[in-house]
Amino acid sequence: MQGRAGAESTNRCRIRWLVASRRLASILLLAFSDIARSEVRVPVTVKAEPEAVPLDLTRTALIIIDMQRDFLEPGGFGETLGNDVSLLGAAVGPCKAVLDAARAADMLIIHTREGHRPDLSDAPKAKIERGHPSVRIGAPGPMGRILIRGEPGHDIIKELYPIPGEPVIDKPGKGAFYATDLDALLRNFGVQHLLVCGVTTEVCVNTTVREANDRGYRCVVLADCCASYFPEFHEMGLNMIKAQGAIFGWVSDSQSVLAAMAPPARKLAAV
Ligand code: C5J
Repeated sequence: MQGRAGAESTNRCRIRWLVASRRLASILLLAFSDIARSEVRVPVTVKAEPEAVPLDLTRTALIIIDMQRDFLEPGGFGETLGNDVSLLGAAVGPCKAVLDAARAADMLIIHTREGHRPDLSDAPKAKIERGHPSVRIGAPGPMGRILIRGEPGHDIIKELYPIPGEPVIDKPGKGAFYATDLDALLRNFGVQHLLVCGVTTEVCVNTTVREANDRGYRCVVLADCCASYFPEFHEMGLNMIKAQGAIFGWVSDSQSVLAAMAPPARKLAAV
């Protein structure tokens, strides 16, 4: 028979054992979650120019610039400026492949749209007064008022349409950081690297990459996911980014990024 003092001492022992085992369990849990996190954070290496670039995919966002009907389809802003909009179509397929992979990898995906308020209060006169008066920003066109938010032409093409949860940044300028909350959003998500796709290479893509570079983001521009109305400007736009040891960023392509994002092949176990 155990006396009262004996029973109390056994209880104390049990409580001490319980507390110690809980502490041990939480230490092990922390240790294992650190290991799991560090495994995910191992950077991948993306083939790029001027040299391969290491990317922590958990700190990387995909940004798709201005893949809007106004730039890619007949009757929109791009065509009113005298451009052959069919030249931008080449970027859609590669862009979709990277978008699908980013969605599968649960990467942060951001879409941008260039456009203005219906009253044009956010459009500088210097921007509006370009082009023929009948087809300027705000004028009616086959896809609604040209480059105006809410109009059919302002929307993103159906192939690359955002799904719920993917932020869309409406920007009044060429750069996606100007007069938007893009920087705050990226910082809140802990993003350090950007995979950049979109149109046009030498205008909104280039301006955004320069802005991002100044803010400390490492940008990798995917050449075949970008396009221009002027093939020579596309080439030069990319050259300007990667020149002088990646002065604004790196230039890669969809295949290289898809290869880097693919899960490592598992070795077959001997049977
Ligand atoms: C232009 C753009 N080209 N998204 N806009 O005016 O590049």
